[in-house]
Amino acid sequence: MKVIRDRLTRGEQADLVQTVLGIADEAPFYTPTMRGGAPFRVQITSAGVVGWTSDELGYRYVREHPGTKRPWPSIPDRTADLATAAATYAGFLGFKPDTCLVNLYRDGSKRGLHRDDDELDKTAPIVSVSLGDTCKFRFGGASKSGPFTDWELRSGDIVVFGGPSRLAWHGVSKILRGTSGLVPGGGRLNLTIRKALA
Ligand code: MD6
Ligand code: FE
Repeated sequence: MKVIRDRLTRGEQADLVQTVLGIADEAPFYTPTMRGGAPFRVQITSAGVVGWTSDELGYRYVREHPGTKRPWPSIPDRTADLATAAATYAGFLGFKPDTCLVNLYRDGSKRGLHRDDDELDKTAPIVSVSLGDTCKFRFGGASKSGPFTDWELRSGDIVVFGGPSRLAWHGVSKILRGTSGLVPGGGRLNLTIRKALA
């Protein structure tokens, strides 16, 4: 995993928040559930050919927003280009994303330890952009029980997961409330830009 600090200026961050709000106009944020019905503590939406979701059928990529039943909006060109540039910087050439998952963390939201293994093409990296409040990001390895390193991810930071770290365990253990006023209504936005299809 590679952390690229301060990759976006404050102006670029504000533009990207507007881009996300545009995506959410077409594909509203919703609260996914675990297979057993327990709600996630983050709200999500997506852009792209497919979007990641979770419900009683489990984790998967779907072609339509579960609420509106409409196709996801396409990934804005500038967002895809940003991800391709970050991947290239981290040493992954030719990254062509087909989905962008957006996580919205309000007060007290977290994201439990998980591995992203629902993508068919695991040779492609995942590019993650942080906006708004700072979070504590826990990064591990092949074992869910650690060891871990804890990172503070701040607005404008970009993380690239690829190669040996592509399937590493990770999660968001805490949002540091009020550390940024960037997101309307408060909290943190995270974009993970991926290649889900083969
Ligand atoms: C987040 N990020 O930062 C959650 N997954 O809100 C992730 O779960 C993640 O940052 C795969 C690759 C990079 C990530
Ligand atoms: Fe993840």
